[in-house]
Amino acid sequence: MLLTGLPATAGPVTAARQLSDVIPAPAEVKANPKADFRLTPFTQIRTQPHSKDATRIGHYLARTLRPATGYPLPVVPARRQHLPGISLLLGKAAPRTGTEGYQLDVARSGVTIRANTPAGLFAGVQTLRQLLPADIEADRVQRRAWTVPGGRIVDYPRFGYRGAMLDLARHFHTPDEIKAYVDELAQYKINHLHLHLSDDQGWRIQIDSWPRLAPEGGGPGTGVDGEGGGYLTKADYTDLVRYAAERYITVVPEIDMPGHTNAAQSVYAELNCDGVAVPPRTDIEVGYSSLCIDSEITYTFVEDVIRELAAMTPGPYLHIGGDEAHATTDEDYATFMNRVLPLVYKYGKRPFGWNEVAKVDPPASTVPQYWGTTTQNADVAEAAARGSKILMSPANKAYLDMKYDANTPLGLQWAGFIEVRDAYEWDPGNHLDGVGEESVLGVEAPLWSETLRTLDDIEFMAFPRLPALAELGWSPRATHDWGSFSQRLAEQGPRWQLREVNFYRSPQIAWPG
Ligand code: NGO
Repeated sequence: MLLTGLPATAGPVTAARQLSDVIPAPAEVKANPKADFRLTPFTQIRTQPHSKDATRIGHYLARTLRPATGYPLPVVPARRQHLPGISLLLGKAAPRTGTEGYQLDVARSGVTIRANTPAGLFAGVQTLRQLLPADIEADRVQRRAWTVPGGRIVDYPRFGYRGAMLDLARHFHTPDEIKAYVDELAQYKINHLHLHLSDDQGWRIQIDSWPRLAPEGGGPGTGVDGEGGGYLTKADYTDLVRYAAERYITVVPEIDMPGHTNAAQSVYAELNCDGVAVPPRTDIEVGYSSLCIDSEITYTFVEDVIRELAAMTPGPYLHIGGDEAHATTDEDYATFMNRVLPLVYKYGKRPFGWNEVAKVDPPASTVPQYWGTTTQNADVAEAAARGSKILMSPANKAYLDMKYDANTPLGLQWAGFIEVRDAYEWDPGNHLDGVGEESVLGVEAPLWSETLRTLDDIEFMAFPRLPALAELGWSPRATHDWGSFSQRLAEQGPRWQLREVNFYRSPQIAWPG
């Protein structure tokens, strides 16, 4: 692109953005090349008067754009008479934008984002951010033109639930690491963060009525290879929930049971049928542990945990795991779930479970999370037929902990290798027999931590596959196109570099430079 009128010292020139150069792909795009908008030192960010949410989102946008532009970008209430600027307005958006969508108009005189809700406004801000040149992600002033391509986007999600899961049990990840991940998730319009808070190797959330659970079950030496110690205090958790909520992300906590419970059973002897505490485990075997199904103390424990977790979780969902309970008989599994599912409802939450939960014919409002590797599962199909919504996380497509290929240093490979294209080329609304579009709650990308230690590790496995899954969750089926996606993805590379986000340079993508 020729940048006329700029000094010779202008920064690196990247290709001009097109209005459709966004991940996830917007639902409706109408470009108008004559209507490009240019950010200037005089641009104001004008927000819906008297709206705290709009003001907060305005400041978020200003904080995002100031470092690279060096412009002051004051955030002021929107008034009738004004200079060119970016307006963030609530109300009067096209009805089809719903509760999470937005409408973005780019004209020479300004950018206007309208949405019916703050969540929609925030989504529109993420789109605007991606429409600016990649240099906008720099943490120092870049001397260059800041052009937003002209036209109109009307955008809204295909599925209401777009999630990512972090496993804190196998290796604890600190609140700061989780927040850094949340910041990235928000940019791709992910709206749920599922935290896997307990497993055989660790218990990662403070529970007051069982006070030794977290300090001992999540203490030093817990985790895979004894290297993943740590836990969230209630204050940490509450702060994380707030941080995520400010980015329109709802936290979904998971306590895995009746299997994957060795950590709890190693701390409290009474959770074992023989009354003897099991030794802590740091290996990655699965399917050997089970709470004691016939003992009343088990249900006291489970109810205490659910009650405390529900009380600190404003979101509507609570995940009770239920996967790989190989040490529990089918009969015991049903007994357990039939007592525990009502407890989740008792404390005002809607249960999620890994797809095994579908075996017990749970109420239709329980959400089975499909993690299988085939396109058939009779129990899940029956649940869908009874009216359940299914969350789609097929392990051979959506598991971010699978290796990209045989050379990937991190990750597992039990569900196969997952290159970027594999993560992208499937249709959540038509993947599982008997589970059609209308039965799908959404898509979630789980990231299990057996092999992960650092934030760098998390990022390397998540990027660039997470944006592929985000697009499957948000964008209409009609926009699905690998050629287009892979080009748009390539352009994310320089942004990650500037934000110091680690990522896998997949040979399937023509990364610039
Ligand atoms: C499985 C298993 C987890 C592992 C993960 C590793 C589910 C739902 N249970 O997924 O315990 O960590 O695979 O990929």
